[in-house]
Amino acid sequence: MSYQPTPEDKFSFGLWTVGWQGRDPFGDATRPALDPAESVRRLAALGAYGVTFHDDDLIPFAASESEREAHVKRFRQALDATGLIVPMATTNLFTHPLFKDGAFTANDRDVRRYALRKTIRNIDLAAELGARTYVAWGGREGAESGAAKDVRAALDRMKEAFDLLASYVVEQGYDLRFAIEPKPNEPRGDILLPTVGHALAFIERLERPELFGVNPEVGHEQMAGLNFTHGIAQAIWSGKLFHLDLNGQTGIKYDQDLRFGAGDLRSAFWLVDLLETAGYEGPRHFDFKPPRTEDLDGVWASATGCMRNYLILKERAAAFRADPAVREALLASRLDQLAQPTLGEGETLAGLLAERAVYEDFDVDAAAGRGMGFEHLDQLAMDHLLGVRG
Ligand code: 3MF
Ligand code: MG
Ligand code: MG
Repeated sequence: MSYQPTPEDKFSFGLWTVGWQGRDPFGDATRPALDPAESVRRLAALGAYGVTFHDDDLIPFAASESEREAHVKRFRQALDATGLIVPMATTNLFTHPLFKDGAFTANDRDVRRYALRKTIRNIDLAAELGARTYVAWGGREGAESGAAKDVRAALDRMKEAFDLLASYVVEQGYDLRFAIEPKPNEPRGDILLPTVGHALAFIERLERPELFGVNPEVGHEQMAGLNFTHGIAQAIWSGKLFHLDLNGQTGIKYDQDLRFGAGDLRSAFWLVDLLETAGYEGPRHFDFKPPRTEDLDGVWASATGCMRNYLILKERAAAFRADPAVREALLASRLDQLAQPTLGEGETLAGLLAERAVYEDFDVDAAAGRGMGFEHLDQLAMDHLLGVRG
């Protein structure tokens, strides 16, 4: 197996990922700026199918109208030449000092109004370039201290912004849905909509919830100590997994943005297993940062590694599912029972209450004494993941 990606694998990358110059809070850039058209060509050559961008990744913040047109034209030419598509676009509402207290939830009303205009401008471009998903990461929507943000009022303003953006998209007739990207902290001390669960609950309060889903990121949930695969499973269960950001993270610390597969490898295995078996058909989008130790060759090696690790894990997860010993172990662990409704077909709660075998005559000691067999099952997964089985 060559693990050579093809466009059918639906791998996509943000311009800001390979284009990250390595500037961090403690150090200057270690790499030169990358021309977006060059990134498009390199990503296509590596086997990706899509590229995504923030408005400012493509068009510098202060660009004039004619400069804007020239940047878009160059990008479009590179897309046309390579066949790469733009599945998703997003707004940078966090880099400029203007957004230091947030964008849609900034205390300053004029900043909020500006943020709406900036977003709508890029939604127009996203639609023009054929994007189907518009991601919203609330990078600076948050606070460092208690009285600084009235969270209930801020959520009102967040809802107001998303309701307005959704009605704009509907009025324009764009085939575009929004995906909210949760993150618990960094760069703010605390960010609003910190986890997948918070975002899913918020979406149900919007005027057009059907236009909103989530864009969970591996590292963001793991920064909060949460099980990313469980979050993804709930998003799929809710019909809300519109997009996702794949990367690597080792535990509760700053957002490491390691290449996919680095960091918590076991979690990555279960994630790929889930995505590949649960019918997720969206992009496999990487939001990572090639470490600042790397030169440009290292950047492309890192991007290649993201896709390669996904394909290796896909193969390993498929081998795990196909292994007869695993099927047997799954039955021994009664996963088939979990898939059965708790009440039988046609059975009522009254029937359950009347049945002595369910409660009065139930052998609780026998049930309590049954082993679940999970360790054997998990070791089979480890053996497949480590490549010593099948
Ligand atoms: C920050 C992120 C963001 C978002 C991006 C796209 C800069 O931790 O993950 O990347 O993914 O804004 O929506
Ligand atoms: Mg992200
Ligand atoms: Mg991130």
